Amino acid sequence: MSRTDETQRPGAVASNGTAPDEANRNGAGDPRADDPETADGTDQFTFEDVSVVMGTYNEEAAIGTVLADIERVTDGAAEVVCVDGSSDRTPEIAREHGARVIEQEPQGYGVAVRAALLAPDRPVVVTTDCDDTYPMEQLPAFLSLVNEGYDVVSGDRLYHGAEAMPPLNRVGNRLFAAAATVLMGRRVHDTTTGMRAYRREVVEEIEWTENTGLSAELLVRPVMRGYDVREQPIAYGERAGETKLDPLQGGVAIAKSVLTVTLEERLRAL
Ligand SMILES: Nc1nc2c(ncn2[C@@H]2O[C@H](COP(=O)(O)OP(=O)(O)OP(=O)(O)O)[C@@H](O)[C@H]2O)c(=O)[nH]1
Ligand SMILES: [Mg+2]
Repeated sequence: MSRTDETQRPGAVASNGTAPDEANRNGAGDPRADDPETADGTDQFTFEDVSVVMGTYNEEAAIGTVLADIERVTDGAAEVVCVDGSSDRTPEIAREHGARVIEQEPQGYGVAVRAALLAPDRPVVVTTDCDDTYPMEQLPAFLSLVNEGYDVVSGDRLYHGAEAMPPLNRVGNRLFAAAATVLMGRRVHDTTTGMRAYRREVVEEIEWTENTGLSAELLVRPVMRGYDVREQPIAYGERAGETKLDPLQGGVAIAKSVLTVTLEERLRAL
């Protein structure tokens, strides 16, 4: 789909108005043209069409709440996939909640999330962290935006201030967004958010290469390929349980990913 209406709100990325990358798109011009059937046979996705996916690594303090929230908000209709490397009770709790658990040795955020993204076959895939920081109450809004035709809906935590985010992370995240904005030539506000919705084609058509920097890559490549990407302001809560990311090492890895991926996409477009 190539939308020409510009972003409706601050904190949003909408279409750049240019032709999408046809070589990498199915059904450009009509978001439903080549889509798989929706579960209820209409042209609107419902939660029966949605998989919520996440990497989980020793998240027993949070996973019960996160999965109960998803169940409540989607009325139990969304499928949940956890790619898990835990040594605590996380996978048992996930299975108790009916989630599909894929076991994987811990190899970092991106290795887990890439496997989680590619595991389901439902037409809409939503990522989240399993740490109770992301508002599952926003799932209906994300799904509505996909139904409006957006290929990617990306949660913007910084729009509302992200008070619960450690100050160093907040500064870093603003810098990553500023760098990505300059390198892409398109304004983005939160490149490292963990909560996004994708039409499954986007996930499948792009080759994902980054690990710690996958969250940035998951925004940068779709934006630079002309997909319709929308940033949606979201609240951000305090983390339950221990962080799995070293802020300094992680920050360096993300900065490298932003640079590498924007450069690769520019070269690809030549
Ligand atoms: N399976 C698996 N999951 C991982 C791995 N590393 C991180 N995760 C999960 O990926 C998600 C993101 O990790 P977080 O520790 O929340 O990283 P962050 O969001 O950058 O940092 P926080 O400020 O602590 O939230 C969480 O659900 C983790 O459990 C890993 O090596 N394997
Ligand atoms: Mg997190």
